[in-house]
Amino acid sequence: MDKFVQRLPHVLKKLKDVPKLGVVLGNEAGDLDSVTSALTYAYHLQEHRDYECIPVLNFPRLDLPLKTEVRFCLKKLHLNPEHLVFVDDLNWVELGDALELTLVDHNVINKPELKFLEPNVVAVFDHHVQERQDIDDLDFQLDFVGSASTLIAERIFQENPEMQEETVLKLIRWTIITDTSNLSPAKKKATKLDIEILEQIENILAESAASMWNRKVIYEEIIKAKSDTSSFCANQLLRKDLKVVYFKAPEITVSLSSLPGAMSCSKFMDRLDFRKDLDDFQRKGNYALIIALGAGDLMIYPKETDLCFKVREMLLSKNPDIKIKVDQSKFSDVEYLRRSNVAYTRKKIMPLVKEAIEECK
Ligand SMILES: [Mn+2]
Repeated sequence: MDKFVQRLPHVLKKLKDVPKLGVVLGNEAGDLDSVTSALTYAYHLQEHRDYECIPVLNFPRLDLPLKTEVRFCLKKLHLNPEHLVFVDDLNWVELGDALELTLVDHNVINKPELKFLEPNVVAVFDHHVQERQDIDDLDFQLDFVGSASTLIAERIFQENPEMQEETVLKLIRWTIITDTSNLSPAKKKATKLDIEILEQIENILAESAASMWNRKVIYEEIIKAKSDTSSFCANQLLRKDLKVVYFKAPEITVSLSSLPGAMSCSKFMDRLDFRKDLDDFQRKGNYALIIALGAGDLMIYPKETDLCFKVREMLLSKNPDIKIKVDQSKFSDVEYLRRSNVAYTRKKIMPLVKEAIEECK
């Protein structure tokens, strides 16, 4: 794996000349699951196909400092993140018919400027709600497992039962542990398949690896790295784990940020740079609505709009299980809500937001 990553900058330089190129693209949030899925599956493809295959991280190179847990894991494995390929490194138009695209940790191309690549999609591995309509001619794997990396590992083991590459196994193991909150029964994220794959990986590592961190230690280390945002400004906190939803006719862009670590929106709104950075963030992204999810709460900005009203109504009324209620806000133009069901992660809230905005148009 280290040689594969080291070689990427050279591959990037000669992309124009390759007759066929496999790209494995993660999602825009660029969390550990997306990066691991893209990296490990591209490595696997490269080993088993007769054309160039590369992972592409679906966020700008500039945002790399934001991905603290990704940097932590890569460093532990002696992989240089600077060697990776980012979405803004490629001239996508130039690739043309040579491109075979695999989407991991998402199932449709969200960015409007990359939509033209839809005909190049050949495979999907995802664990989010299905948004893709036509899947007939695709290698389409969608299952509500805790981690998309689980689906990648399942496929790798199917095609290569002898797989023993330590870096690949460790990355996937760490990601499954992270995404399932260390298989926490309370968080209800781990499925049978996540556990099976995790155990299969640990059986292989137990034989080959000199040492294997125990699950609890690695989980705590990664969470610590993920929440180490001490040097971040409010703008960076909104961008660290960001998903953007684009709507057409009329064109509306909505951002959905997950605040890192155990940061609540309430604490976030107390920051001195909150106000200025929120406005900067809105202006640069041209967002009609900004939603941030914190530990135990969420905020919607700006408040007095149809969009905000619809989203709020959807979250309050759609499903009593979600346990969200309106609370006093520190700012008159920010809607503030408490939420007490930790199982309602962004993955589950996102479809409700989309439904609300579709209704609004
Ligand atoms: Mn994921």
